[in-house]
Amino acid sequence: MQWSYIEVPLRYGQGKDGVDQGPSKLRELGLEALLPEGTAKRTIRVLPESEIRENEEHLKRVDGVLYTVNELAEAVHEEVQANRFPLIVGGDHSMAIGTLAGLAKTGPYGVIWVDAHADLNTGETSPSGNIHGMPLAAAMGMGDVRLTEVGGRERKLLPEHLVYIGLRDIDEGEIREINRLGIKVITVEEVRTRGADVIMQEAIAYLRERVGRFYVSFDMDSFDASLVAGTGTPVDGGLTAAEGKAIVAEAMTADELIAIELVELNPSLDVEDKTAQLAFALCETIVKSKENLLLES
Ligand code: 6HN
Ligand code: MN
Ligand code: MN
Ligand code: MN
Repeated sequence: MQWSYIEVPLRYGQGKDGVDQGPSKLRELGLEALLPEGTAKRTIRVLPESEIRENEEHLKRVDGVLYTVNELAEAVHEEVQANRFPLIVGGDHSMAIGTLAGLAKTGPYGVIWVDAHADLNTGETSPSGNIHGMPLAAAMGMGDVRLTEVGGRERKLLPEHLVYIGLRDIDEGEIREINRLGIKVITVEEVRTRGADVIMQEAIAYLRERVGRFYVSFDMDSFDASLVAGTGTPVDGGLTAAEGKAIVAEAMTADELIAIELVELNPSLDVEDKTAQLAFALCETIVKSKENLLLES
């Protein structure tokens, strides 16, 4: 399988400077050398600050987000269609609106969303107005039409095709929706007591039964706050480094995995590049796991 590496230097989905520099920081640490030979590389365009005029209170910098997620949707669609495996690095989590829409164009799929947050707000329920807290709502057809219609009118994802891992900072409106829609949630506690490999096998089996193919979206704030100074919304009580690596390693062993995404590394907030190094180590795990798989098969 050929790889595709997609950089998304987007920051307009939230309010802190620096998250746009996630991809360049990973390059600085040597990511390019890590990528298998023949990897197709793309960088998704982002509007310059000077063009960000609109600042709606409930959907902040929506024009800036829309521009990039539309471009990303197209890129993801093209890469998967060409039978390549995309590793997508951000950038804030609003970019996933593009990933989810691009994948939907290639057929039904499931999602494993590894995050402290549910990212299931709409403009109405969001406490912040930041679009990085809204990608899953948008993909499931909830919220502002400008977000739900990225990549077409149809719903991009069904609630029964979603598994959350690591949630621990959920807004009221999100809790209501998770319960109403019956979305599967795996807590940090469950990862710790039952093992990352076991819960991943379960999550993959759950999606295999319901849909088949799936992608993983990994938010750096799924890690414990003590490990990730370099992310915009750190939360206590999160995953250990070993647990995070085991989650992605386990995902990589599944034939049904079609893409993987790593978001919310903010090098400006980081301390001694620790979060960046953790993100780099995850990329290493991702690439090495698939290499091994290729050697085995
Ligand atoms: N992320 N639930 C909060 C909000 O503002 O909607 C935090 C969202 C964080 C989003 O980490 O990708
Ligand atoms: Mn997130
Ligand atoms: Mn998060
Ligand atoms: Mn189904």
